[in-house]
Amino acid sequence: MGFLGIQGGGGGGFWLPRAASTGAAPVDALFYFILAISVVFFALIVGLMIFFVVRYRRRAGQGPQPSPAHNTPLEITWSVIPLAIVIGIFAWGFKVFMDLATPPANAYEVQVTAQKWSWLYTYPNGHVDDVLHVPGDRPVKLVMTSEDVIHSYFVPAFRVKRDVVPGRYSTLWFEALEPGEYQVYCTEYCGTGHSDMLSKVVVHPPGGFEKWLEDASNLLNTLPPAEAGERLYRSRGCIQCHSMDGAAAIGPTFRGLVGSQRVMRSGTRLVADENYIRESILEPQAQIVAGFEPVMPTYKGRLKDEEITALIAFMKSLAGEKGEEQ
Ligand code: HEC
Ligand SMILES: [Cu+2]
Repeated sequence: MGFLGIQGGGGGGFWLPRAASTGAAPVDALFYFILAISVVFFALIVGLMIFFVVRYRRRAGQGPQPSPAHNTPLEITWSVIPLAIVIGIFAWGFKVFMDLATPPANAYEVQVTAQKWSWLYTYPNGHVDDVLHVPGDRPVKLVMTSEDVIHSYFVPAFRVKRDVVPGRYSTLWFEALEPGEYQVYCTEYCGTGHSDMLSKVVVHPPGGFEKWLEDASNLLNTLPPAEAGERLYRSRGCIQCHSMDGAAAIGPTFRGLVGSQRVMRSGTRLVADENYIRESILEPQAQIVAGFEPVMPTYKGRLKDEEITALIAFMKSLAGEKGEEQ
């Protein structure tokens, strides 16, 4: 640990985590500058206050004294110096903000979709994943939107954070300094699963990203449907709300679902066949299962037919008694 836990060289310390992007060092420098100014002025003001309290305390036999006249040079000094400092902080902060807000033209673009409670990344070739894989040798730009409520995308090690709002796009960019894995958080409270709304950025060494993307994109064509379905269950966020083990979570479990009797909130009874499952995925609000809230996001336009088929194959592979309702 350096002075007051401040670490140079981006190693991470008491105040800030490791600085792992090109934009992190300028943010940290500004933060530490403001911190230092605050410490200096805190010490100066509180120190003088204590000194005056002691020096000019009331003593026996002393009455009130007349107040001294203005001291114009002193008053100008204590106005102009802080003014110069805050203008300096503004100019510096504005420069850092503009750099953070302006993605370089050669940035690699990934679409980000936030939904309760996962982050989904769509690559230029159409592959969707729940982990952000990026090339390590160029800047990356994220174009983000939300399916439901306001979320906020935060990668502490890169010092980037941006709200992700339904019905509009927000962007964010970074360039990692070295390959590795970095934690992603949601920092806008978005309901029950908010604290589980985690993801990762995997920064690949040169050449590694292209290979990863090719392998990942082919996975669905090479795996048996039930296994491909399980991948989708994990990578498309179903796992946040549906369990494999028979326990009800935010949504009903997938174990034993296919072919079972379902009771809807409206009182309708039906059998969960393939068409019912398909409708539940594409139009979740059409029929609400009794005992659950209508919080499932729609996957219309986001899952291809063969992906839905794979998901159904996966659900069928989870045969067994339902442990919950009915
Ligand atoms: C935010 C939580 C959430 C996510 C994410 C989610 N669901 Fe759901 N799902 C629910 C809830 C809650 C219900 C029950 C209420 C209803 O019928 O809408 C449900 C119902 C269902 C049903 C009907 C289940 C039954 O017991 O009759 C199916 C099938 C289903 N979801 C599939 C999926 C699939 C596949 C995914 C991922 C591609 C997914 N869900 C993602 C919350 C979620
Ligand atoms: Cu969120």
